[in-house]
Amino acid sequence: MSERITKVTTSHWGAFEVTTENGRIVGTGPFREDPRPPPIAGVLPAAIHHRTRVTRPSVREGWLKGGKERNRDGRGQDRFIELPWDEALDIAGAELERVRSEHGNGAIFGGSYGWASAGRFHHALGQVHRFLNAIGGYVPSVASYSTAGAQAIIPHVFGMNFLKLTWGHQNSWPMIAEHTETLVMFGGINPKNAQVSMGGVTRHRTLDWLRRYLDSGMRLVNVGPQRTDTIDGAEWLPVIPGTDTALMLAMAHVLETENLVDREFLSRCTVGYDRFRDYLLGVGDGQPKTPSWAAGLCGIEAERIRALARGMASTRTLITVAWSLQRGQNGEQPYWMAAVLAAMLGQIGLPGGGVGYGYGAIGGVGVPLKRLQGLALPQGENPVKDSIPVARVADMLLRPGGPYDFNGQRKIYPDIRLVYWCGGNPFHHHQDLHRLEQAWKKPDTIIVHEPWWTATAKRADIVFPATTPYEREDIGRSPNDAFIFHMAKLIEPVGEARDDYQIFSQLAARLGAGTVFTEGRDASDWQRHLYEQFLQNAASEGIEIPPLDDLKEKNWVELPIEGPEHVTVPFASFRANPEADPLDTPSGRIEIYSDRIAGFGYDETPGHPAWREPDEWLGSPDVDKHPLHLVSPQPGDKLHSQLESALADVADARPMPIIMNPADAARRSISDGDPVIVFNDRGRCRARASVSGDIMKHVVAISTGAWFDPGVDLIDQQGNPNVLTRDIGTSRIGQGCTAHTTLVDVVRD
Ligand SMILES: Nc1nc2c(c(=O)[nH]1)N[C@H]1C(S)=C(S)[C@@H](COP(=O)(O)OP(=O)(O)OC[C@H]3O[C@@H](n4cnc5c(=O)[nH]c(N)nc54)[C@H](O)[C@@H]3O)O[C@H]1N2
Ligand SMILES: Nc1nc2c(c(=O)[nH]1)N[C@H]1C(S)=C(S)[C@@H](COP(=O)(O)OP(=O)(O)OC[C@H]3O[C@@H](n4cnc5c(=O)[nH]c(N)nc54)[C@H](O)[C@@H]3O)O[C@H]1N2
Ligand SMILES: [Mo]
Repeated sequence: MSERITKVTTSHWGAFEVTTENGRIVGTGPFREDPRPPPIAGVLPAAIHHRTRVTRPSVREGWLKGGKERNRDGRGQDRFIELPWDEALDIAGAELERVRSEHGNGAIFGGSYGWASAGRFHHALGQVHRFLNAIGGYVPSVASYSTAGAQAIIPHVFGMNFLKLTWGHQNSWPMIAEHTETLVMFGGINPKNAQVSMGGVTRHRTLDWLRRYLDSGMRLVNVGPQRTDTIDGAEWLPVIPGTDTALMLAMAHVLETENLVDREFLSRCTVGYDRFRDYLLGVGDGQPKTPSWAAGLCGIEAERIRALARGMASTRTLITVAWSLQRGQNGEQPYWMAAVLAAMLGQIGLPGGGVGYGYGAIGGVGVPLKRLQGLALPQGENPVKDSIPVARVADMLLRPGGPYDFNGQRKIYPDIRLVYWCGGNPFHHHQDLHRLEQAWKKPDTIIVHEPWWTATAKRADIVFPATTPYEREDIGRSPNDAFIFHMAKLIEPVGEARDDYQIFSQLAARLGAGTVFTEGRDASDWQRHLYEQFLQNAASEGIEIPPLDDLKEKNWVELPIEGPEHVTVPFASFRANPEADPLDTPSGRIEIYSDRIAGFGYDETPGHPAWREPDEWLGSPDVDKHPLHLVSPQPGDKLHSQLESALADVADARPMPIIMNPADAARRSISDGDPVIVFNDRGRCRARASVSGDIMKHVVAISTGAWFDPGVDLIDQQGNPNVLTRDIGTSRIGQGCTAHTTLVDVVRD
C-alpha cells in the first residue's frame, strides 16, 4: 500500500478526490465535474486517523461489573474496558436476547436517528433497522429533525407527503430563472447549506443560480434574522425569529383589504378561505391582522410590509420557506400560512410562482431530474407496531407509559430497556442535552456503533468501532443527483474497526437470525445484487446504466437524467382542472381550512393557520432575564458534528463563534474575539464573540456541531447550542424539533 493512489469518492457534501499513501489518507482534492467543490473534505486526513477514533470494542466498566442497576449513573463517567471482538459480541448478543425474552422487542428503541455517511449499502441506518427487524423488531422513530413539522402539516394542506412535494412538485432553478420576478425567501436560501444532501450532491450550483437571478434583475428578498442566510445583494428584511406567521398574516391582510386577492383561484382550487378571512379581519377575536399589528410582533415597519405585499401581487412571485422555520414552536404554522399566502396571490400552478420549501436547505432541491429509485438495502418487516416522533426521544425515556398527542392520535410512550444507536449522534443533535442526560440514565443498556468517541459513544455501555466509508467498498448515489460512484476501499480499517454490516451479521448469527439478516450474502454480494436490481429498474425506465464492473473501472458515471424536460410546472394540471386532477386532501383542494385539523381540538392549531405566541421569543416576559434570541443553524465547514474532532484541533477554533450584533456586544462590553458564556436556565456554554452587523439586534447565532463537553462546572466547553435549546415538540401536530425557539443571555467569560 505504499503506492500513492488517487481516487474519486462521494459523501453527503459531494464528490472529491482522496489520495492515499502507506495505508493512510494523505490528501483530498476537488472533483473536476463540480463547479464549486466544498472545502469540507480538507480535514479528512486528520479526522480519519485522529486519536479520537474508537479502535477496539469497548464496554463500560460499571455495566460490565453487573449488579441490578449496573451503575447507570456512571454513563459518561466510568472508564471503558476494551475486549476482543468475539467476547464483546457475545456480551451484546446475550443482552439483546435477555431484553427481548424478558421484555419483548417493544422494549428495544432503534430509532437511531442520524445522517451517518453516504454509500448505499453501508448506510448505517438501513443496516441497524434491517438487523433489528431480523431479530423480531423494535420501536422506530418517524420523520426527521430536519422536517418533522413540515411532514405533518403539508399532507393536510396539499394532500401529499412532504418529500413528494419537495422532490416532485416544486419549481426548478431554471423555471425560476425564466419566470420568477420576485423571490421572497423566508429564512433565506443559503448556498452554505446546499453543499450537503443525503447521499451527496455532485454539482454545487446554488450560488450560481442565485447570482444569475440577481444579475437578471429578479428581486430577491431575504426575510430572516441574518443577512448572510443568502447571497450578498439580496434585500434584507430582518424579522424577529418565530414571528414569520404574523408577518405573512399581515401581508395577507394587505392583499385582502386592497382587493389584490385572486378570488377565482381561491374558489376553484382551495377550500375554507371565508373562515380564514374572518380570522384575518379579526371577526372572532377582535384583532385584525394588520401590518401595524404585525409590526409590533415581527419588528418590520408596517409600510414595508404593505409595499412588499403589493409588490408580490403585481409580479410573478415565488415564496420560499427554509426548513429552519418549522424547527421552532408551532413551526407548522409558517408552512401552512406560506401556502395560504401563495394561494391568495393565485400563482400556484403557474411557472415560477406559488410556494416552495427547502430550496438551499440541502442540495438537490430545485434540480430538474428524473428520479430513479433503488439501490437500498431492504429493511424487512417490523412486527412491533409502535413508534415515536423522532424528536421526542427524551420524553419517551423519561415517561414510559405516559400519554402524548401526535397528529390527531393519542399515543403512549413505550417502556424502553435497550437503546441501539448506529449512525447518529443524539448528544449533538437533541435539544436540552442536560435533560437528555437524565433520560439517558433510564434504559438498562445502550449500544452504539461509532467510528469516533463522540459524546454519544462516551455515554454508551457497549461501543463497537465502525469503519468509515474510506475503509470499505460501496456504491454511492443519491436519488436527487445524476451521478453514480464506485466508492473503492481506500485504506484498511483503522484499529479493529469493522463494517456495521459485519457487526450485525455476527450479532444476528448469535441471535439465531443470521440467514434472515444476510440472506447468505456478504457485503460485495449484496452490492452486486442491489446494483443489478437498480440497473434493471433503470432500464425499464429507458435509462442505461453501465454494469458494475464497468463502473468500478470508471470510478464514476453521470446518468442522462438531468434537464428541464424532467419536470413539469408544479400543480399546473390541478390548477387547470381541479375536478379532473384533485389533490389527495379530504376536499380535493388546497386546504386553507382543514376540518380534520380543527377536529383534533388542539388550541395551538385551529382549523386554519394562526399566530400563536411562542413560549420563548423576543416579545415574551422572559426577555427581562434572557434578552437574546438564539438561532442555531447548520455549520458551513462540516456536516453536523462529523469531522469535528479534527476541526476542533485547529488553534482558536473552539469554543464555537457566537455571532452577535455590535449593539448587543457593546452593551455587554464584549469585543470581537472575546471569550463569552452563553446561558439560560437550561444550561451554559462557552463561545467566542464574533461581532457583526449581519445579524439583527437581540438575536445571536451559534452553529450546531460542537461535541457536547460539559466541564466539572457543567459549562459546555466547546459551544454546543443544544445545552441551551428547548426540548418540546413543535405542536401536537408535528411533535418536531424546536431548536430555534430559545432565549439566552451572554456575558464575558
Ligand atoms: N440546535 C439545533 N440542533 C439541531 C439542529 C438545529 O438546527 N439546531 N438540526 C437538527 C437536524 S436537522 C439534524 S439532521 C441533526 C443532525 O444530527 P446527526 O445526524 O446525529 O449528526 P451527525 O453528526 O451527522 O451524526 C452522525 C454520526 O454518525 C457517525 N457515522 C458516520 N458514518 C458512520 C458509519 O458508517 N457507521 C456508523 N455506525 N456511524 C457512522 C458519525 O461519526 C456521527 O457521529 O441535528 C439536529 N440538531
Ligand atoms: N454545510 C452544511 N450544510 C447543511 C448541513 C450541515 O450540517 N452542514 N445540514 C443539513 C441538514 S441535516 C438540514 S436539515 C438543512 C437545514 O436547513 P435549514 O433548516 O434551512 O437551515 P438552518 O441552517 O437551520 O437555518 C437557516 C437560517 O434560518 C434562520 N432562521 C432561524 N429561525 C428563523 C425564523 O424563525 N424565521 C426566519 N425567517 N428565519 C429563521 C437562521 O438565521 C438560520 O441561519 O441543512 C443541511 N445543510
Ligand atoms: Mo437535518
